[in-house]
Amino acid sequence: MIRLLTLSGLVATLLLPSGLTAQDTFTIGNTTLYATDLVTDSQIPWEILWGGDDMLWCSERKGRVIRIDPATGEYTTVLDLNVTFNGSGEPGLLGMVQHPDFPEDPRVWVVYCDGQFSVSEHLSVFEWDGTNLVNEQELLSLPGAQIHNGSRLLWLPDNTMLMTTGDAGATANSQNLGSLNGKILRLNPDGTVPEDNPWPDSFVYTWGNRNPQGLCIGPNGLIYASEHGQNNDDEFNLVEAGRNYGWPDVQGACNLASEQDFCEEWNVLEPLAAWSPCIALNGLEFYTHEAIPEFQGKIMMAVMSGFNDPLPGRVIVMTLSEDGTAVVDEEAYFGSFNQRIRDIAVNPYTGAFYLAFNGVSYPGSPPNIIKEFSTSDPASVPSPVIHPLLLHPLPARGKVDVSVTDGALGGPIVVRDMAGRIVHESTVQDLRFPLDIEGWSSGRYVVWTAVGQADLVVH
Ligand SMILES: [Ca+2]
Ligand SMILES: [Ca+2]
Repeated sequence: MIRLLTLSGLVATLLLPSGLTAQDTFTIGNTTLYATDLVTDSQIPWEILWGGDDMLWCSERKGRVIRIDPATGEYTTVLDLNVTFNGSGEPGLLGMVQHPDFPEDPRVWVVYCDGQFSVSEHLSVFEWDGTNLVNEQELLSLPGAQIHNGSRLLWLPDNTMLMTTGDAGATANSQNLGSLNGKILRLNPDGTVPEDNPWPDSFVYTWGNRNPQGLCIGPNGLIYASEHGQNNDDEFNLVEAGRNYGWPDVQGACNLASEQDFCEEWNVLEPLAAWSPCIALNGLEFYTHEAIPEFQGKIMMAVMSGFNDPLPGRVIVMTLSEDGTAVVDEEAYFGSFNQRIRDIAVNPYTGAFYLAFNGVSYPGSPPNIIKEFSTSDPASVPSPVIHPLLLHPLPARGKVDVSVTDGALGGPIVVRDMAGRIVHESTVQDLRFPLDIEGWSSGRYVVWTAVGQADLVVH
C-alpha cells in the first residue's frame, strides 16, 4: 500500500537519478518497462542483491564483490578473492547474502571455490567496514569441482541460513547423508548446526539434490529452490525439511516404474514443475511490489537456456496456486536479448528489478551486463515517482519541513549544494520532520533520500 501525504500548499520538484538512458522498452500487460544498462563490464555476475545500504551488491565468478550505485551504475570493488576460475568450468565466487539488519549488522556471507586441481568450496563470513569486506572467518568447507557447486544462500525468518550444494560431479554424494555435497544445508549464522535440523549434529536439511542454484521465500513463508537436471527435468521444488529430492535415482516426477519404488521408500518430494530438455534455470525472486502488477505475487526465475533448449535465456514468471504448492501458469520474458540470465534482484522502493547477464554461451562469455528494468524512463525529468519526497515551504529560510513515505524511514537523508558537496547527512526517523537550514547560503540544493530526491531553494 502506498501512502501519499497530502499537505496543502506544497511545491516540490521531483527528480529521478539521471545519467542513465533506457535502451529498450517492453510492454508487459498495461506496464511499460525501460531496460537500462547499469554495469557493462562485470566479470561474470553470479549473485545480485539489493543491500541494506540501498546499493546493489554483486558477486562475480572471477572473484570480486562489487557495490553498485543503482542511480548511476558506478561501482567500487569491496572484495577481491583468488578463486578457482577457468573459462570452461563453473566454480569461482558464487553465492552471497547480507545479514537482514545490514549495515547495522555488518556481516556478509559468501561462497567461493579455490584450488585448481583439487577444488574446495568455502562458506565464509566477512565484515563490512564501510569500504571493504574484511575479517574473513571460514564457517564451512566441502569438496568443490569444475561443475555442480550449488552455493545459493538464503536467510530464513528464524535467523538460520540455507546453502545449496551441488553433487560436485559425483552423483553418489547426493544419497549419502555423510556428505555435504548434493544437499541443501541449514546452519546458524556462526556456522553451527541448528538444534532443530532434521538429523542431529548435521547441516543437512534436504538430500538427493543434484545442483540447486536458486532459492527464495514465497507466499505463506514457503521456501522454493530451482535445481539443474542432467539432460531432462530441471526442477522447481518446494523445500521441506528432511525430504529426499531423488537424485540420481529419480529425475523430475516419480513417473517411471523404476522410480516409483525408490520414491515410496525414501519419501521423495516431486517437483512443482519440471522442464525437459533442461533450460538451465537459476536465481529466484518472489516479486511483491505493486509497480508491475503483472508480476506481483509471482515467482521470477532466471533461465540461461540449456544445450538442447530451443529457446534463448529468459525470465520465467510463475503463477502459484493460492496455497503456494502448485505452479498454475508460467510465462517467459526477455528472450530477445539472447543472453544467459543468471540472477534477479528487486529495488524495494521503486519495484524496478535487475537482471545479471552471463553472455551468450556456457559457462559465461562476454558480454556480462547488469541491466535495470524500471517502470520509469530514466531519461524523463520530471517523472512519476511512486514514493515521493516533499519539501515545504519553498523557497525556505531557517528551516524546511521534509515529508517522506515509509520507504525512507531508517535510511539516509543527504543534502548537497550545487557543487556536489555534502552539506547535511543524517538518518530519517519520522515521516515528517523539520530540517535545520539556519545560516545556509542562498541558492539551490539537492535533497536525497531512499525514496527520491527533490530541489531545495534557500533564500
Ligand atoms: Ca528431484
Ligand atoms: Ca521421473
